[in-house]
Amino acid sequence: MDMRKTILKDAGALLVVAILVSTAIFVFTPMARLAKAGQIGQIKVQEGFEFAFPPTGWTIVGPASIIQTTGHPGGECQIGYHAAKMFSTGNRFFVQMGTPTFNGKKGGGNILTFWHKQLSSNNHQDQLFVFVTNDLVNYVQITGYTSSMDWTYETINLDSFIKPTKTMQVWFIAILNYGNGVYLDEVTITGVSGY
Ligand SMILES: [Ca+2]
Repeated sequence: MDMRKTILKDAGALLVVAILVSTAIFVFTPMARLAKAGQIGQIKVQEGFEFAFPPTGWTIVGPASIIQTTGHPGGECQIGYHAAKMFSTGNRFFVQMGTPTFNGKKGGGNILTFWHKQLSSNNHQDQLFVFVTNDLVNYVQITGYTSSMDWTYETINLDSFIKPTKTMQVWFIAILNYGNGVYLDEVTITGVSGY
């Protein structure tokens, strides 16, 4: 093969590589830029209660009745080995867990997911109510669970309940009545695309 053919062959190979690279850049750059800009899939809150307790950034009201459980998934926790549990002790019937504040205007819409369970005990039933705030002053109830239930996964679009702001927070409020407690695990608030 003479020098000219070799150069032409190399040039052809380079051209193919250049086309492939530019196609990859064209396809992936917009996605990468959006992700970098926090426009899609941004995890704003994620807490599995696996480590320090109370978790960093969370606010708990009624600490004597809120503990970190240890056990296998499906029992004392759902994901990993630990969960949070709100339960009756003495005359304390009302306890609260607030997520870290998060920016609801950045990273797309706000989807809350969590696992929870609240089994009754001798007809005593603990209850869970979930609230969201966009000003840390006024709270809107998202949902409530008043009957006995084993581990259940919830997905809730917070934006259906309140206008997103830069300072938002979700509160889990348990009304305790000597049931088997209200368990909470793997709480996430994630941004979604198309916002
Ligand atoms: Ca966990």
